[in-house]
Amino acid sequence: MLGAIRARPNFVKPVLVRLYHKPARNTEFKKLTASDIDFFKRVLPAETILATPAVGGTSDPVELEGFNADWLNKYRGDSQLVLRPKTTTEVSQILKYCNEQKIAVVPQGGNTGLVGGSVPVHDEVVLSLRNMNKVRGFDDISGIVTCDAGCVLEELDNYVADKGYTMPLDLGAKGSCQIGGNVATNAGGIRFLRYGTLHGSVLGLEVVLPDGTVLDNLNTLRKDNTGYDLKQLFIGSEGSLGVITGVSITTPQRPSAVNVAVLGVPSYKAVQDAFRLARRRCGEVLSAFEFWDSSCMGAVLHHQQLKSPLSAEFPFYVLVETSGSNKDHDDEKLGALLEELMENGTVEDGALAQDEQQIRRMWMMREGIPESLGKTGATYKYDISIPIPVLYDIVGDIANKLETASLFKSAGASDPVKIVCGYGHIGDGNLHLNVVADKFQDRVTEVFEPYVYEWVSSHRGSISAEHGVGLMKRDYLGYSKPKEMIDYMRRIKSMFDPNGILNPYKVL
Ligand code: FAD
Ligand code: 2HG
Ligand code: ZN
Repeated sequence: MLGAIRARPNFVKPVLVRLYHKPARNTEFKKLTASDIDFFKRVLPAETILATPAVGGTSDPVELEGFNADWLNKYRGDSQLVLRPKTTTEVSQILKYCNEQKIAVVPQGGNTGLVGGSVPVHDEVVLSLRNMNKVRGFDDISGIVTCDAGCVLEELDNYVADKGYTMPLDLGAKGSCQIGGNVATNAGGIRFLRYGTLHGSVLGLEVVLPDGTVLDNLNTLRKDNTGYDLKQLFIGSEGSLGVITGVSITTPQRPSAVNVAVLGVPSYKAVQDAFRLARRRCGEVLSAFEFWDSSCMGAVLHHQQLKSPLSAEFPFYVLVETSGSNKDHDDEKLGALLEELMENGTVEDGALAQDEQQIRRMWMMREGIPESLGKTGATYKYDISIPIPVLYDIVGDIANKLETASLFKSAGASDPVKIVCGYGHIGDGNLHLNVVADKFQDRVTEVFEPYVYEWVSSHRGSISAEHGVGLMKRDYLGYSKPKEMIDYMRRIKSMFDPNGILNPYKVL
């Protein structure tokens, strides 16, 4: 629901002591020369190339900064060449050449990824999809939109909104992230509860393979059982198998009645009780059920110039949204739910949005959390999925460990760790554990890595519920996937990308 987010939050840059474990550059990859730049100049319009003097170009290295650093300002590469093709044919020519020359490439969408997947590690060429941003077609009967991969999610949503439809996914980064990036990460977000995974709503993809082959599977068919469904492999492949250039996706009817309420809740158990009752009472119109704790609320109220709609502070907050086609019906259902929750003591206070502006503010309270924490300091992020009853336990556990190590709540303002908090998509069993410190540093990291991953593994959970693996978690994949499966992933990678040029050092 938030509008365009800033490319990167405008907070004081944390001092990065040890950014992350940077794998050594693969010496098999060619270093760019002026003749490579000449080739790209022959196949691409001049204004789509950014090349620094280091590789024979004339662009100011400052212009490449935004492509080299991620949203968190945690991962940083050193690319000297950014290519922004406008057509699938151009993407194909670029990849074919890079594959032949063994030049490493990192596909980049809106660069809002949170696991270091979208930026180069060393000097990989950045292949930005931002110039591929046209809607290719819309079927008004089925609600299927077909578009270039570089279309920004919010712009696509506005496009389909005019026709009475809505995109089946929504996330705080929607003003910047691209549909191709969403597909490449299999993004979840706040509508997952209602519309499910992109593995279901994406109907077709156009993908360029590392050798330049264009896989044209841009179907708009809901049903197609003609053998292996190859497109599924690219959904969530994080730019490691091919570059997505086109997407067709089914869009649901835009709900004409939307209600949003924010609730103050006394315990994590009460959050779960409220969710169970919300599903029972509002099942078919329930479209989001999000939660956050008091530490998140403190940060968001401080940084987003928002006032809590509730009368007091609470240990937990819940945002519940209903979306349907009959306002009276939904009002009645949500009203009855809220009454029951208040009467039985599950919820201690609640506020129901009265207009569009209040709806936006309530969503801002939830969606503004990542940016607000980023403004507070260097944010460590863990995006985990485990059974709901024990989901929040990890937050207290990590806070205790940091306290025991005298890093948190020991010496007051000089503690390196400022905030330990949890929030997320409770309905999907997905918690975002965030730890905010004055800077990224080993003595803090060591307290929770690999502890968090071991903890998740012991509950048979996922170490990456929705953000992907990227560079951040590639060494920890074994905590969520058996060795045999990782071996098959490697085989698939080498089948599509035998030279390993596409998004190297990531995922595997
Ligand atoms: P990028 O960040 O540019 O790239 C992400 C990965 O996809 C990289 O590995 C990149 O190489 C690859 N890639 C990008 N485009 C292509 C392409 N066309 N072809 C092949 N590979 C490609 N994520 C969620 O799942 N749920 C959320 O609720 C959510 N909320 C967020 C809120 C904020 C404020 C922020 C900053 C991020 C949030 N994210 C969330 C993470 C991020 O926005 C998503 O992962 C998003 O889908 C990334 O899209 P992007 O276009 O920015 O991709
Ligand atoms: C969200 O749900 C995003 O707000 C971001 O997935 C979570 O920053 C995070 O940890
Ligand atoms: Zn999320």
